[in-house]
Amino acid sequence: MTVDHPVSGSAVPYQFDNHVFPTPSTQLETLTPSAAANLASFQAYLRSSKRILALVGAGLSASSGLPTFRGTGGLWRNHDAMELATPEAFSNDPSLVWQFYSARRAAALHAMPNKAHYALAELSKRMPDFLTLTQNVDGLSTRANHPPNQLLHLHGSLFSLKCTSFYCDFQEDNHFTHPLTPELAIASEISAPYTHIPLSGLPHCPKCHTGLLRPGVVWFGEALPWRAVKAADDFISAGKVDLILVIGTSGTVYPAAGYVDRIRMQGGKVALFNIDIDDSEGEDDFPEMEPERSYANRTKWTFEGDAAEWVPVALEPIIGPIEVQEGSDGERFNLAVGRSDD
Ligand code: BJW
Repeated sequence: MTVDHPVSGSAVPYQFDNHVFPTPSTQLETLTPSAAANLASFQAYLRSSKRILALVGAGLSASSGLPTFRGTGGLWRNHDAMELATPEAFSNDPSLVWQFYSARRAAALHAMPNKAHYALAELSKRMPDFLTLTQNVDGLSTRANHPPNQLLHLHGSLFSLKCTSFYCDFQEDNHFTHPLTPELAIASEISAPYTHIPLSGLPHCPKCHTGLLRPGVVWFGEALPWRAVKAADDFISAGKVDLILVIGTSGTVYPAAGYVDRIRMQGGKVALFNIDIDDSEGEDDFPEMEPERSYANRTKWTFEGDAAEWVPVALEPIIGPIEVQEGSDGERFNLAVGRSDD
């Protein structure tokens, strides 16, 4: 089967009904004294941390132009994205669900990793005991050269395909061809009226030649990939995790969201990076009189704003500056030289 380069294929830019535009980076240029103290305290703890976990969600890729699930971005042709991400929806209307995923594949192929993807990849290269659990299926962390052994895909990938036949075990990863069938090309065009595609026009299994293929993502009610769950459990039980970075996730979907409480219960501290931090999470447990680099009495830090801006800044003492440049083939690279251990 053909495997095209992610950005060289015929991917058509696709936008959801209420797509979210990247947030301009204004907040970091004018840090208030209390925000600067918050950052300094976090960075002091980061430097002292030996074992770090990150739990990331759709907000990590929002600045890359991919919509989140909940809130303003979560509608596709007036369908709630959550209602399409179920085995029942696929079984009731595979044409609708395949068009949803085909559009998502096109959008992900067209999108570029942002600075936060590169920052997490860079932290992995510098810290062998840093592990990222991603709920994202868009492949952007991989395209930012995140070391694969330090990245666990909890919810699968848009670019994996599985046969739905009970009798067939076909599964293929890294399948970047778009569209998967000529009929699915229409799904990329938001202005085109919705057209039902008969089963014969949907992707079929190249192994058994009868089963319908489905995207290799984890839908509601389905088990997470056991290898990823086991690797996450092994990491957590191998020693205390000092810090969990919770980046661009609503923390509403389990078991993924449960990792945050597990780390808290072990005595680990939490850093939240989210464009919208609710009042209870936003409460600063940083005592007014504490020196800014102290973290002894803190259990969490919050960084409200675009993760693509905050994450590289927060991690800079370890990873150095992140500078992203586009290559001749359209892919992006982190040009940062990194920071020496001074
Ligand atoms: C920004 C930003 C910017 C925006 N910068 N931030 C315990 C209690 C209750 C229920 C359950 C439970 N355990 C299990 C369940 C059931 C269910 C569940 O959790 N339901 C809840 C809704 C209540 N869980 C499951 O069914 C899971 N399976 C399971 O438990 O199986 C058990 C089993 C065992 C053995 C055998 C069989 C079964 C499976 C869950 C699968 C979730 N799948 C999806 C779809 C994947 C495919 C696809 O992509 O289409 O995964 S749902 C969707 O939600 C997707 C996401 O990965 C996931 C999380 O969403 P995420 O990433 O947090 O996105 P949003 O949109 O919610 O949030 C974005 C955030 O970013 C927001 O906070 C924004 O503010 C922020 N933001 N711009 C920073 N620029």
